[in-house]
Amino acid sequence: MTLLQKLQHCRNNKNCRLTIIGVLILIVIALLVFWWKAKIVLWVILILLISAFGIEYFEYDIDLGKLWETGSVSESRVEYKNGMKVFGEVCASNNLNCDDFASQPEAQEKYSYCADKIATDNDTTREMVRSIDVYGLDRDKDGIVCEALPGV
Ligand SMILES: [Ca+2]
Ligand SMILES: [Ca+2]
Repeated sequence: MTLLQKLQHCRNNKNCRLTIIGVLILIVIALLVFWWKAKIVLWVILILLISAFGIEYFEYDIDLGKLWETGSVSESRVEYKNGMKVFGEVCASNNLNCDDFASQPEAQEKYSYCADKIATDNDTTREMVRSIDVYGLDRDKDGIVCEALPGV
C-alpha cells in the first residue's frame, strides 16, 4: 500500500479520521501549554478541530464546495442516500409523516420542494430522486406521496 492509498483509505474511514483529528487536538493542546505567544492562533485552531471532531462524530459530512458557495454550515451538511448528495438538514430528515399533513397536495408540495432541490444538486431527474423517498412519504416510490390523504 502506498502512502497515497493509505491516505485515501483513511479518508473513507470514519474511525481513522476521528483518530487523526483527536491526535491533532492533543498536539494543539500541548502547544497551547508550552507556547504562549501563539495563544490566539492556537485557540482558533483548537476550536476548528473540535468542530471537525463533532461533525465527524455526528454522522454527517460537510461539502466544502457548498460551504464556499453558501457560507452556511447547516446548508452544507451532506448525507449520501442511494449515491446522491442530500444537502441541509431540512430534506435529509425523516421527521415528517403523512399524518402531519391535512391534505395530499400539502404533503406533495413539501416532498416536491426537496425532490426538486436534490435533483438540481445532483444534476439528475425527479424520477431518479424518487428512490430516496424524501421523508419516507412515498413508500411505493412512484413520486406521488400520501395517496391515502384527501385530495384537496
Ligand atoms: Ca417519515
Ligand atoms: Ca406513492
